[in-house]
Amino acid sequence: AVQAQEAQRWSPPAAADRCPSRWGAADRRGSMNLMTPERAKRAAQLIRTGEIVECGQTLAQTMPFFGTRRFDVHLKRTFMNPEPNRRGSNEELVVAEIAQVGTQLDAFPHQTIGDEGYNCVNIPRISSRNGFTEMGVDRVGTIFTRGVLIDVAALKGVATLPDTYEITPADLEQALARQNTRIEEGDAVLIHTGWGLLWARDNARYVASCPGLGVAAAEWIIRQNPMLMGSDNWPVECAPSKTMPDASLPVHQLALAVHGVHLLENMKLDVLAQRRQYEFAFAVQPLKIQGGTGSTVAPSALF
Ligand code: UVW
Repeated sequence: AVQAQEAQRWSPPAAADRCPSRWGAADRRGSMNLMTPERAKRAAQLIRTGEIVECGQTLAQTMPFFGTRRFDVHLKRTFMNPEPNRRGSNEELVVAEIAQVGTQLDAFPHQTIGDEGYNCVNIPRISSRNGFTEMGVDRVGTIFTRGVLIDVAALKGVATLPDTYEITPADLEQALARQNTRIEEGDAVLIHTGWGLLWARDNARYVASCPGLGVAAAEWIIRQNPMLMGSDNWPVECAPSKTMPDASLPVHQLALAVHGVHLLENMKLDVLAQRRQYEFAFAVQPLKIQGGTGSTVAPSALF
C-alpha cells in the first residue's frame, strides 16, 4: 500500500463559491435536511433480525486524547440514610471536554474558515457564554438513516491501513464494488481503516497520525449527499494530509464549514468489518449540549 502522490496546495473555496450553501442562505442544518421521515422508514426496513452492533468506544481515562482534551472521573459517595434502610448513593463528577472526546459527532461551529463557519455564518457573532447561538450540537437531533460501511482495510488485505495512508476515490469505488454496496443520498457513510485496533492499546501512535480520507475521497463522498461521514480514527481524514501537506485537517473544513456535513470520529467499526456487515440501519443521538461544538455519542448499527 505504498502511495506515490504529488503534493498539492489546498485552500477552501472562496466565500462566493461556497455561500449560500445548496440549502439556501438561511440554512443552519446542512446535511440534517436529509433526515426525513421517508429516510427513517427506509432505514427501519433494513432491520430484519433486530440484532444491534454498538459502534461507540467506551469513555474512560485510558482512551486516546487529542491535544489537551481530558476525561476525568471523580466518584462521589453522596448520601447515606443510616436507618432504617441504609441507602447508599453513588454518582460521579466528570471533568471532560465532553463535546470532543471519545466517539464524537462534530457540529458545524467546530470548524471555521477564518471567522466563517458553515454558510458563511460569522462565528464571533454567534459565540456566547452558553455556547454558539446557532448551529450548536443541540440542534442536530436524532439521526436514524441507512448506514453503509466501506471497508478499505479489507480491500487492501490488512487489519490496519498504514499510518498516514490517504484513501482515494478509487479505493472507495473498489471497496464498494468488492462489497457489492453503493452509497445512497442521506447515508451515514462509515470508513473502516482498522486504526481503531490501536484504541487504548497504543494511544501515542493513535493520535500521532492516522490513515483516512483524502480531500478527493471526501469530495467524492460529499457529491453523493451523505448525512455524515464517520471513521474509526480521530479525524475521519488522513492526518497529516499526504497530498495537501500544507493544509491542516482540510476535510474538516470541507465537510463542516464548506458543505455542512457532520463528521463522526473515533468509531468502533471492527465488529461490523469482521462480520462483513456493510448495510444497516444506523442510529445516533448527540447530547443536547446547548450551543455545543459536538457531542460524545454512542452510535449503533441495527440489522
Ligand atoms: C481532531 O481530533 C483534531 O479532530 P476533532 O477536533 O474534530 O476532534
